Amino acid sequence: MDLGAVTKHSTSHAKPSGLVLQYGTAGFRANAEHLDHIMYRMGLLAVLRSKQTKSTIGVMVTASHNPEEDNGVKLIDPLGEMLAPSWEEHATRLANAEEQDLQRVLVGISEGEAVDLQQEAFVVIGRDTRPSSEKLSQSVIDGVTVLGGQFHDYGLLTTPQLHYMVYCRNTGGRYGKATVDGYYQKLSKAFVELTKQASCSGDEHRSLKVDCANGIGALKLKEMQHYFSQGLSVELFNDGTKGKLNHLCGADFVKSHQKPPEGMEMKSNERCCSFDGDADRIVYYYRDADGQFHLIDGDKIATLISSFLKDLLSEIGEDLNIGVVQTAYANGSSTRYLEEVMKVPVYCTKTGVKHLHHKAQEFDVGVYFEANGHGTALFSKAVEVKIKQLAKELEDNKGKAAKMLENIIDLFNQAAGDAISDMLVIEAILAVKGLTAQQWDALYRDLPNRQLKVKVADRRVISTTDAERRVVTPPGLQEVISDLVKKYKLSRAFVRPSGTEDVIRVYAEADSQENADSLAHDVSLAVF
Ligand code: NG1
Ligand code: ZN
Repeated sequence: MDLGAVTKHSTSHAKPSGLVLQYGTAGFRANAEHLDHIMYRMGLLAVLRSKQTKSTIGVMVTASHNPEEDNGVKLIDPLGEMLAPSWEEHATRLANAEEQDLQRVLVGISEGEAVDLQQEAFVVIGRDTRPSSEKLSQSVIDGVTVLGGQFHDYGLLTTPQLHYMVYCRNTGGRYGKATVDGYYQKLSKAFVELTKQASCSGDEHRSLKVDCANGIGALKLKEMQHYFSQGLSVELFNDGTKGKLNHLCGADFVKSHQKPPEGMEMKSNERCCSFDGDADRIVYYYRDADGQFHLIDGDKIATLISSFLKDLLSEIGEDLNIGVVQTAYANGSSTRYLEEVMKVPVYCTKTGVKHLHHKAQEFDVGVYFEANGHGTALFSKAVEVKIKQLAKELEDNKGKAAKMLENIIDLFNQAAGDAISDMLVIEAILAVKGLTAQQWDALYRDLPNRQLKVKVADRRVISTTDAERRVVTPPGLQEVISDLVKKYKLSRAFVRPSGTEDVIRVYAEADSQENADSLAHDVSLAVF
């Protein structure tokens, strides 16, 4: 390790003195002006992680749904997963080291993690469409090269596409080809096969309106749409040619304001969806004949997907276990529907997809979604092999079900939640089942809910347990919240410190919107 060079280059990526940032739920996020040194140092760290794991590591430059002025970075581990927790700590330590300590911290991480410095390193880099992203990704490359790492810069990519590339590269191409074209080909082939199986129900050609949040999703969907156009036509809105990234549009805006994005015309009963700024989240919605807006969020997406998979699994007659993983933000009606009507086991984890992803890996078939539309389905290796074999052997309805399963496995991005992949999964299921958005929405009725943010001096004063559903500290707060909850019917409320913003988040649901609003308000006063 040429530590002299590390320090020499570091002076051109100087850390603003006193600035402290933390590797949070989705990596580092801050105003783009404050991130140059972070990018350089994450380039360094990616090399160490790559040497240690003897695998390709990903570095994604994005701040997802945050405003255009912000940016961020996260590392992607060998199987396309989020960075391991112990390395998140190294990332925070390295990011916050003052210039004179940088060498010492790097050596400390290498020694502590037994990194073989002779080992080769390979890092792949992707970025979103923010004005600051290109320059920042250049700083990542500086960090990688100064430690002698090899790299491939994919340039503009959605976050889940980079997860896919990392996964492909570390599994010897078994998962797919690690190119953008490979990604388009794999997903489109599976989608077209599935919709062909649906066409016997006499369905007309399908179309969908997509709000791309003025982000990377628009570029990638434009590139991809001709690959799957025989099964679906998409009409793109907020494609980045006019509006600002994530401004009054995108999945986060639609979900949190529970209203349509600006810049999209919605006729009654038209199926619409929104991506977020880096295209790893998706929510659906429509207006009914009376003009009322209906949101179909991640919970309803998880319900649609798990019910489809469960039916196919029972058709092929294999005894495979399927589980659904949610967070505390899942609407109470969705949990009840999954458990009581569909008889599917449901698990709750802490917020942040890494927690959901790991839990979902425990099942033969694990479906996970955050209410905000981030999620996917995972299939164990044994299940994949079994289904491929059954698709060849079985005939009639069983054979048809096995082939559908084989295709839908290929259509999911099993490395990460992916708006494009999820959109195609949902469109395929709706086509096969002959369902309209309204029929899908009618599976159950969401309990009215409200989310609020509270600014406090130090959000770390609140700590939680039981998958963030109960407060531990400060003492007494949980009792106050529990008493407030008792005042309403069908009610539930919790508070937790955000992992991505300097706020406390408050969530409440109850039998009416008025009651949910009032409970959320009362709880936020208790926090303040
Ligand atoms: P925080 O800020 O920790 O609540 C938010 C989302 C998460 C996840 C992360 C990463 C909510 C309530 N929280 O986390 O679900 O998506 O951002 O982007 O939506
Ligand atoms: Zn995102």
